Amino acid sequence: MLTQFKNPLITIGITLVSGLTSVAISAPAYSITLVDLNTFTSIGNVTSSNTVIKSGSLSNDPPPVTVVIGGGDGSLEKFLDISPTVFETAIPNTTYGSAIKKTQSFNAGDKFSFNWIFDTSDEDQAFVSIGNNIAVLSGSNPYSYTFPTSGSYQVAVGVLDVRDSTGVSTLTLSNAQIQAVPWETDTLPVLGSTVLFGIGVWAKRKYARNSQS
Ligand SMILES: [Ca+2]
Repeated sequence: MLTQFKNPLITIGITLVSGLTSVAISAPAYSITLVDLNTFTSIGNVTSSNTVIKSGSLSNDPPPVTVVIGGGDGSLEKFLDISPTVFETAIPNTTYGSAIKKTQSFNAGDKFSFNWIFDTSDEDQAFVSIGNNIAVLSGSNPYSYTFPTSGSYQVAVGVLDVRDSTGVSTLTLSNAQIQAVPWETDTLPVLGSTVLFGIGVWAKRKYARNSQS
């Protein structure tokens, strides 16, 4: 039986299959979908296909202007459908803001991420909200969030004027994407073993035929 594997052609075949199998496990394990932020809806001072979001608006800034925070029609909370109390608790003393939002389905394990640059000269804050959870956008770049359970979620990103209505803080977004749940990797080694077993059967038959001739 072992002598079959001394055949260099069979050895090459098995090596090749092993190589392909490992590629198959590593390459498509994560599928990435780019997110077009232009498909989000916006409120306030948002430009450049929803990739540039600004806080308080200087007089020479182009419209649309920022939105007063505090609940009620036209407010940022109303736009995001998040209670003013929740907003105030997460980020206190906000006065104005701009944001983009989109609601869509995510699978448990999906990772939403984007690169960001926040340019500010005062206490203004950039934020991300996933559902009703608001968090200050700070720390590591890119920002990423992994959904714990499958479902429909509103994802929003914005900028808030804090304590004042002056100074234009600018949040610039890029490379927004969703990395899907990894494949069930245990199915792939089974596939690889099946292929190897098939090669073994084929090699044995071929070897047997060659022996007879
Ligand atoms: Ca400010």
